[in-house]
Order: sequence, then structure tokens, then C-alpha cells
Amino acid sequence: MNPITSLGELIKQAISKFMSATGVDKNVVEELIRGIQRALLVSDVNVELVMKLSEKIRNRTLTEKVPPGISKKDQIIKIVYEELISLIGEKPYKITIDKSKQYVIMVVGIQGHGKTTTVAKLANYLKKLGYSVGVVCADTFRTGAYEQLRQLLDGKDIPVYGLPEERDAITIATKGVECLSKQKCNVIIIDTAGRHKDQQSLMQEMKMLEENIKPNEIMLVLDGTIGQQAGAHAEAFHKATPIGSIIITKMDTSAKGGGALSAVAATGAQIKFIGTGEKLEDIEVFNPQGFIGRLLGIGDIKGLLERVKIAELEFNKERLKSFTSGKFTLEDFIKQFKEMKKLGPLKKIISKLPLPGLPNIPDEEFEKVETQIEKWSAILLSMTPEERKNPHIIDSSRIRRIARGSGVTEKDVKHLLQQYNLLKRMIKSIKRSPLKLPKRMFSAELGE
Ligand SMILES: Nc1nc2c(ncn2[C@@H]2O[C@H](COP(=O)(O)OP(=O)(O)O)[C@@H](O)[C@H]2O)c(=O)[nH]1
Ligand SMILES: [Mg+2]
Repeated sequence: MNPITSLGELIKQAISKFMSATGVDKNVVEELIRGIQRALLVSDVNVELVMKLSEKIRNRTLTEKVPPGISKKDQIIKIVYEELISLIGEKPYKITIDKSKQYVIMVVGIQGHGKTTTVAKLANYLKKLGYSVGVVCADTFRTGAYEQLRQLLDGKDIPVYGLPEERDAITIATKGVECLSKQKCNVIIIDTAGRHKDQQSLMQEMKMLEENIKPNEIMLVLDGTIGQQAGAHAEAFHKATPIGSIIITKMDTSAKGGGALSAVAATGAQIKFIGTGEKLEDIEVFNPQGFIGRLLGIGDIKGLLERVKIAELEFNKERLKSFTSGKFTLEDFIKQFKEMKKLGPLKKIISKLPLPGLPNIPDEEFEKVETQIEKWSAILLSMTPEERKNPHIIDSSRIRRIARGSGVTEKDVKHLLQQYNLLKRMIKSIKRSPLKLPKRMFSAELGE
């Protein structure tokens, strides 16, 4: 099996094990943390970072109070997610380059990581957004570097500056910026060499370029597949020239880009774009949520959080216990509906529950249930605490009073009591499978 595919599996295993645990104690949390550590290490996140992250998750889990309305488990999953997100920034990058000023971007990175391709992609991307863009080839090491850039941008109406005979990168970059500036280019992107006689002279060249050109931004291009080395690469470049932003390439391959987390930690720079293929169009603004989801092997983190909640409904053994022991109160009954409602439209939730042979329920029925929940909540508010605990004491005169108090008809009140009794009887008869519960609940007659 591909070890990278197994990463997602590892984290899913850790999470589902956590979800199915009966309670949440220190051991259960520790086991979840270990599972996540394993998964992150497999995805090339640097060991030190993984340890720091675990410590934060552990601390928050032990000290933070659970806000009302969510369970401890919910809270822990959210903490894990939030801590990962906080490493790389909450929101997708928003381009704020001013169209009326000159803005010079210097792109650096190791040979083969995708610098030249990225320079072309970025130029094309910004041009489409209405910027006037020009690029400079200051890579004097790779033969045909200028030609490569020209070919990539062929027919795109983006000027490409190069001096194939010139050996000095600083001369080319200086002249390039001058020339493109005269052509009224607002954004000027400089491609640089990624290899030299040795690493030290490469870093020296980057430093000299930065001092002479004084770019507005230095972007580091990192190959998403390189894993653990990412942190060290980023650090080396950052020492020579302050890295302001990062682009992770080759995210279309099996790369999970876990190394990117280490690179961000080493530079404090923001990941702005990702490369998702070899073509000019294959560039996307970086989206932290999608990235963390991918890193965790879970495509869509919102979906995960939703699944966490649904899993909660399925696994809530405490509640199941009170169901089957007959302690299921009227309040529990309405709480159950309200909790499900929090997840979104009922229809969507039902479709996600693993219920084989669920009858096809028409939309009107769902709407009926939803308006009913509103009514029932109002009815509940008009009841005395005693009535809520022991609904069997509610006789016809009490029904009348409750109906008046909550602005519904007596029939509505009777209906609620009927549904509650029906469900209570049904619950008593369910001995084993909790999954039968919602199915029968919803196939029970609604309304009339
Ligand atoms: N699949 C994939 N390949 C990429 C991506 N970006 C660059 N490449 C490929 O990586 C190789 C090296 O790219 P190049 O731009 O020449 O790297 P440089 O040496 O850093 O300038 C080329 O074959 C590119 O087509 C990407 O996002 N996805
Ligand atoms: Mg290149």
C-alpha cells in the first residue's frame, strides 16, 4: 500500500477510535494525540513541531471548558483542527497588490522545485486579474532558462526579459526591472537560479540580488513532495533573504505537503499559492482548510466536523442508556430533535446516517417535522417542570392551559404527547441496534 494513502487512514482510525470510546478521559485523549502524531510524522511534519502541537492540544483539552451545546469530543476535534490551522493561517490568501504602484516579486528556491513554471503561472494569473505583468529570467545557471520561460508564456502578451549571454544575475535583474518598469509593468516577477557551484554561493547570489533589487516580496517555491527537508531548505533561504511568502508546488501528485508546515514554522511566512499541475493554469490560491483536510487525509474538514456530530448521535451511549431504561423524558425527546436540527436541514442529515432501507421521505414531511420542532419547543416552555418530567399527569384541562400558553392548538399538544409516548414505547423495545432508532422515528406517522 502506498504509505501516503495510509496517512489519511491513520488519522481516520485515530479519530474514529476516539469517537467510539465510551467516555473522554486522559487515556482516550492521549491515544488520539498519539494517532495524530503518527499521522503527521508520516506526512513529513517536523518532529519538534509535532511535539509542540501535541502539547498545545493536550493543554487546551485539559484546561478549556466545554462550551454549552457541544460535547467534549466535539471540542477536542475542533481543538485539533484549530491548532493545525493556526500553524498556517486561518484564511485563504487575498491578493492585495496595488495596481497603481510597481511591485517586484523575487522568486527563489532549489532547482527542480518548480520556480520557472511557477513564475509563469503567477504572471499569467495576475495578468488575468488585470495587473500589467512582466517577468525577468535571472537564472544564469540553467541553460535555456530564458527560453523555457518564453515558451511557457508564449502568446500571453506578457513581456519576458532576459540576456542569455550575460553571466551576472544581478546585472540581468537590475536591467530587467528597469526595462519592464519603462514598459509600465506594475508587477515584475524575477526568476532566479536554483543551483550554483555550491549552496553557499547560491545563497550569496540571492543575498546580493535582494540587496540590489530590493524586491517588495520574496517568494519561496517549495516542492510539496520533498517532505522533511522542506524546513531546512526554507531556513537556509530565509537566512540569506527574508522569505515573505511560500508557494507549494506539485500538490497534484501524491504529495501531502506536510513539509510545508515545517517551512512555515521555519520562516513565519504565509503560504499564498499552490501548484497543482504542469500547465500554466494549474495554480490556486492557498486555502488552509482544504490543505489541512488534505494533510489529514480528509478532503473536506467541514464534512468531518459534521460527521463528528453525526457520529456523536450514533455513539452517544449515555443517551441510549437513558432511552432503553425508560428514563427518556419529554425534554430529551425535543432535545434530540433540536440537536439534529443544529446539523442543518433534516433531509441532509438523514441522508448521511447509515440507515439501510430508509423509505424515501418527501420534502414536505421534513418541513412538517421542522415546523413541528418549533411548535414543540414552545409547548415545552409552557409546561411546568413537573409536567415535563411526568407528562402522564397532563389531563385535558392542563392540555388546554398549555395550548393557550404556547399559542398552539390543543390538538398540537396532544400530538406531541402521542409522538413522545410512541417513541418511548419504541425505544423500550429496541434492545440492540441504536441505528434503527431514527428510521422508525421518521417512518412514524407525522402530523395528523
Ligand atoms: N505535477 C506538477 N509538476 C510541476 C509543478 N510545478 C512544476 N512542475 C514540474 O517540475 C519540473 C521542474 O520545474 P521548473 O519550473 O523547471 O523548476 P525550477 O528548476 O525550480 O525552475 C518541471 O517538469 C515542471 O513541469 C506542479 O505544480 N505540478
Ligand atoms: Mg528554473
